[in-house]
Amino acid sequence: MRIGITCYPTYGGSGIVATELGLELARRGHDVHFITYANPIRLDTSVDRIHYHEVEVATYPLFQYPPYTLALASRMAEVAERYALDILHVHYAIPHSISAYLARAVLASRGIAIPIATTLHGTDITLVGTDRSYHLITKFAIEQSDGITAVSRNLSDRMKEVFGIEKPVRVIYNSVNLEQYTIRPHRNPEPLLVHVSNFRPVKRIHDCVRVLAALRKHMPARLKMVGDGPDRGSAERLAQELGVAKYVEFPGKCSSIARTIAEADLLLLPSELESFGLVALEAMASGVPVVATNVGGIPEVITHGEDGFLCEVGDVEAMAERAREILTDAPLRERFVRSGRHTAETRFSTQTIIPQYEAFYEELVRGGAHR
Ligand code: GMT
Repeated sequence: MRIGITCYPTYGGSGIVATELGLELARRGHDVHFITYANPIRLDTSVDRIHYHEVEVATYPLFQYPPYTLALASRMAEVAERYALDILHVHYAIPHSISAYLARAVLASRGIAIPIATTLHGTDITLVGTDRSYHLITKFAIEQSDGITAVSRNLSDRMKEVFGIEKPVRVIYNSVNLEQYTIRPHRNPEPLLVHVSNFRPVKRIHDCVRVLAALRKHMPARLKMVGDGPDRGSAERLAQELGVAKYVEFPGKCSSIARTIAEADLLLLPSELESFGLVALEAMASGVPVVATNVGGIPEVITHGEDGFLCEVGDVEAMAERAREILTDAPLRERFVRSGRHTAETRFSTQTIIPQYEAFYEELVRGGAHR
């Protein structure tokens, strides 16, 4: 097939999922056309069958806000026509689904029919989509998509609640390429906790610092906070206030997540909300036990007490205690390492998940699914 993919090219789960999906589809013989405003961070454009089309957003003194949604729609239509795409698949509803809707209308006016698929990732529904300024248009865009997927059952349910949409939603979980994630045989002499995110308020990164401070009352440990975003400065200040600054490292964004995660003895994910928690899956694939919050789609990924521990949002004492258990109880830790990897292999490998997208595309192209 010839597949157009649009996503945010920046540091974030939805862009990573879209990029890995495109790369895997290309390996499986499909032609994949990325239509984005910059090269997605994990995209290797030298791979066969991967094509990249940049969206240029022209500015003009009249525009206080350059109309990215329109530039994207125009580029989608142009690429779809030129390369005879079979389907346009957008990741993150806002504003990508609206651009796809416009592109489909433009193409229809030129006698070309193309289905559009939207994958919902999380905050497009739970945070941005609930904001009054985007609510109606997001609902409309989702209703107009020919096919909708969500990255967890929880997100699919939330979408129906938030928008009152009764259209079927296909749950297709995020996946992990197991060849890129391996279990490191040795542990660090001083345990290393790792957190990876975009440091937005929803990630509750201050809780990571608090967990480290609570844990250090019982045992030595260090924390690596990988990523960047609005809460970085205040988290650094909190580490100073709690007297743990010299044990917390903020290395910024990192290009090799697989290597960074593999170095960890434990991954912390204390989010307020998480539709899936891709980094938790990457940690499980690397045999790194996870302490996360029991929210959103996380319990669909991590089974509490088998692959890791789930705690209530904000309960840093419980998270620190669970971290201590994992770091001090070798048989428990070993069980989590094996079970996490096994879960990644059996439920979330690219071999399991990518064919589900292929089947979904086939249905849409044949005019089935929800049209
Ligand atoms: O985390 C965000 O704010 C945005 C979004 C993204 O683009 O990274 O993350 C969402 O999509 C990921 C990939 O499907 C999921 O693993 C994350 O759980 C989800 N984030 C939230 O629901 C907060």
